[in-house]
Amino acid sequence: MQLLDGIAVSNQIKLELKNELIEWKAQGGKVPHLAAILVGNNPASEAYVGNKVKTCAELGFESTLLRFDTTITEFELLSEVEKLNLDDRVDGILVQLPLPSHISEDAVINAINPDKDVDGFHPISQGRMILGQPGFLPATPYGILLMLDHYQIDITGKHCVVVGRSNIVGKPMSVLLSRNANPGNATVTICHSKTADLKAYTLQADVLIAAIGRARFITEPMVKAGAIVIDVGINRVADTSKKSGFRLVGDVDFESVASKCSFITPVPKGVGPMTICGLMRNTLNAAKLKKVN
Ligand code: BQF
Repeated sequence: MQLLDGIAVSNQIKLELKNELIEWKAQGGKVPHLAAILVGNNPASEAYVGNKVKTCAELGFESTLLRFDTTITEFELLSEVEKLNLDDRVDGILVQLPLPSHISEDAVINAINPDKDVDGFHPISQGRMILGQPGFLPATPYGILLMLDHYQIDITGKHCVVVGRSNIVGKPMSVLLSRNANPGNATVTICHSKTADLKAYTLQADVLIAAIGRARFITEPMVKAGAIVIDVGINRVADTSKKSGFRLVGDVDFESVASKCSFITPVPKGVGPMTICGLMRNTLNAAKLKKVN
């Protein structure tokens, strides 16, 4: 069993991004600027946005964090997005999800200028992805592709089983794994909460992508010997031995599954750091592709 090390791979990609930025600036290019919107103070969301702002600083990108109280209306939030759309100093816009239930996530995502959609969640970005046109890929599936590519894991002709069908992970992941590209050319099965006899599918997986959002849901009897297991889950479980009072576990029961795999991503330090890399790659691309007047 080999660990797919999200820290090592993300460090290498961040170095590549730094060097690319030096070159871009030498050509007279402008420093990329990411604007992030955070509504409320959910501790997990705070941590995720913090990771993004910190990584921008590490890479020499500019970032702006706009914080709003949970009482902000959908109309007000849409007007904040519109301000960022019109702000020439801003290359990339992200709205940290989830949003409070009185705000439509779809409405907010749809309001982002697709040229600045560095999360790749806008219907235009997802449409381009499905059609194989250039555009921003959703950060987590993109990060997973970067990870497979780094380890030279060839998924051509392999059976990838994606468990989970969210718009931000499962759905785009299934498209990217099956497209005629590299990495790609896999045969893909999508499973979800209503799948009957889930184990019958996961046992057929050469590559198992777990994006369910339930702690340690995938257990040893559900995994084929020698499988490649990609764990997208980031679940907080109580742990009194930690000063935070919790620790992170994946959607895969790592302890029982790991020894059975050829490759597996740990949680933390697996897919999570790769998600940040996907976002940073998109942000540099957004700056480079910006139309100059
Ligand atoms: C790590 C996310 C669910 C819902 C909304 C590194 C991150 C997490 C873990 C991170 C995530 C998860 C993000 C680790 C961003 C990934 O070392 O294991 C980084 O910051 N993520 C998000 O922005 O929104 C989410 C998960």
